Amino acid sequence: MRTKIGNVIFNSCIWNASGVWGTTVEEMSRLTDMPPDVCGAVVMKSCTKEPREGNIRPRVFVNNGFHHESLISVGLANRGWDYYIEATKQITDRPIFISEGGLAVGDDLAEFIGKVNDIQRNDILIEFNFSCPNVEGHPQVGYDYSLFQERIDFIRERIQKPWGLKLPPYHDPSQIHTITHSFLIPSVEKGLCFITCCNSMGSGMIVNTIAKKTVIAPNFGVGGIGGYPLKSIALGNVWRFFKILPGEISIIGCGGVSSGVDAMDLILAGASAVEIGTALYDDPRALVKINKTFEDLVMSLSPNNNIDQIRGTLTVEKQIDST
Ligand code: RRO
Repeated sequence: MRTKIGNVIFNSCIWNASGVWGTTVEEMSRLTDMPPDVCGAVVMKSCTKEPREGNIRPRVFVNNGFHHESLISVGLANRGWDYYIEATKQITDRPIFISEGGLAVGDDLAEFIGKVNDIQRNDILIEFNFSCPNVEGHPQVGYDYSLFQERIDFIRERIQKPWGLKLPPYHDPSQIHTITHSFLIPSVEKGLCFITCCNSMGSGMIVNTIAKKTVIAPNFGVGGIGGYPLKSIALGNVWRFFKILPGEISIIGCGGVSSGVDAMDLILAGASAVEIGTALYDDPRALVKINKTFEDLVMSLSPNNNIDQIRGTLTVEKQIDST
């Protein structure tokens, strides 16, 4: 099902979330093994200037029980941004998101932006990650308004590619209002064209009761929660943002999608595209089935097979009079 973000056209509105099958070229080839009308884009792992080993292991826990859930604290392990910029040469059949991890400042951040500006393709989008919850000593930018302001000011004066922000889950409407009015709307004229909503929910934990242990090792066993527990928050965030964002800013919904119905729920709440993380962890080809059931749903909801007619069309439950 086609979609558009900025001026970039995607043959499917569903693809991977950053960090899942996007850290190495070999991993990305598992995504590009599927046609662009199944996996509409490739989102690369959030990157830093230099390669990073990331956090101690085990740092990923995925529970594929009745619901998919995950606890992840990779700690921004990546190959360094030159690797990802070079890797864009190997994926030419669909759009690519290069994701900047949020640690670079000053000359380094300017260097990254200069390098991505120089890529001679118009289907490359840059995602600035404002929400990694797992690097100790680096608060999530998305929760710190002065850092947010400083960083977005720096980016928008330099970036020439279509760009957007990966945001953390928000829990109070005032946060969504402030971010929209203070930072997002003023950036539209500088090319901001999407937000990804949302990253994993930081400060989460899963416990192995019998073993009396946490399931991951870094940061005292605390990390980002993904999968089903995130779905409701992602939906609420997408819906609230959709209500107040101008049309130039698309929303990429992310959080707890493991079926075509989950994907459709995010589209109904206002997303233009959907990313999948936890449910792809074991097998990226889960996208094939999710995409198929999603397409069947679109066909039953839109006579023209067009998600633009469905996006954001949720209605709110009516008040009933109690007797
Ligand atoms: O690397 C990570 O631990 C990580 C990142 Br950068 C992120 O944005 N979100 C997440 O859950 N984990």
